[in-house]
Amino acid sequence: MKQKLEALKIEALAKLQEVADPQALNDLRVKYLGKKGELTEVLRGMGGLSAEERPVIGQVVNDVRGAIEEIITAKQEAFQQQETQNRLQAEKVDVTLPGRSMAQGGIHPLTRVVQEIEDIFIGMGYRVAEGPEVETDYYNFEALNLPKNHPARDMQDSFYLTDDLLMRTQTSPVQIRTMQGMKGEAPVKIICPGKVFRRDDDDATHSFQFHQVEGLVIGRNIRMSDLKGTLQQFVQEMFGPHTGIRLRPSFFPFTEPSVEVDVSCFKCGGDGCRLCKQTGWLEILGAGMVHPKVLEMGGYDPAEFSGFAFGMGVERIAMLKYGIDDIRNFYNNDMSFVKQFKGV
Ligand code: 2NL
Repeated sequence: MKQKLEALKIEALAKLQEVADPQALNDLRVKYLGKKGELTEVLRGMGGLSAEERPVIGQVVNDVRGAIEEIITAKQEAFQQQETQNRLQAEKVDVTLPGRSMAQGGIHPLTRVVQEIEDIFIGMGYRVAEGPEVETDYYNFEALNLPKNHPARDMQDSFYLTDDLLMRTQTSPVQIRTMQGMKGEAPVKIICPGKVFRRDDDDATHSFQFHQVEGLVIGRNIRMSDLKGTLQQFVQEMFGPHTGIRLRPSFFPFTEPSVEVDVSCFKCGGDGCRLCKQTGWLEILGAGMVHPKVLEMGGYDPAEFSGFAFGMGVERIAMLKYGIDDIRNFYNNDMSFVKQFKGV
């Protein structure tokens, strides 16, 4: 039995010495030391031994077990170390490599101009109102004194979705909705920024989709002079303290009287340059006193209330302010264009 044990020891140590991976090591551990292992098998045979032999063989069994356990533990540690080494190698980081710099975003010039306009009017006590881009014929035309077959409807060739639904051609419908929502209460002081749509062929100064900011004030005794003072204040904040305005007569179906508003050229100060085409003036918005019919449709009695309104194209203002000569620059996501406005 002793010989059998010695042979088992030699065989086990030889095999364990050659073991190549943790799985094989575990298999051998089970083979020799496991519940059904070979050493256990030998132990089972000890029942037939004499009282003298039993402690002797018991000692040998313990020696063999000890020797096998020792080499298994040593091997396990070796495998563990190897694995740690492999991990360290695989996860090696070169701390001397230069870092990757983060690309910093910027605010799109159109967004920036809208925010500037909003800030100026918020400073004058206005609220910002927004509304749907898909409108009904009623809100987009009818309520703005443009009844069906009105010739001015041709002026704004629009995108119709159904007989009654279209992409809004201006943000005025938001103002009509706001007026109706106020149920005759005054004052109304709002600006309405947003996307508007017109059927137009795109070129350097036209786009089928562009941005507008409209403003509306309704109250008692609101006069043309209030409009003029408001716009004067606006252009000074927008284009600089030396900017002046001039009003020229114009026509819009929703205002009476209507005016076209020019600002003194902020580039040459009114002397005449390429930007203002030597006139000293730049046209930037349309405005007027709210037409009595529009007041009425918004729920205000024109005998008691009056108001003024104005509308401006955001692209046009941004183009003048930043010297941009092609409106398509705003929409085609050319990074070298957009990047120029990071710090403006
Ligand atoms: C322009 C001219 C304008 C308005 C818009 C308006 C709105 C209501 C009532 C009366 Cl609810 N008027 N809006 C008035 C005059 C001119 O826009 O050239 N926009 C780019």
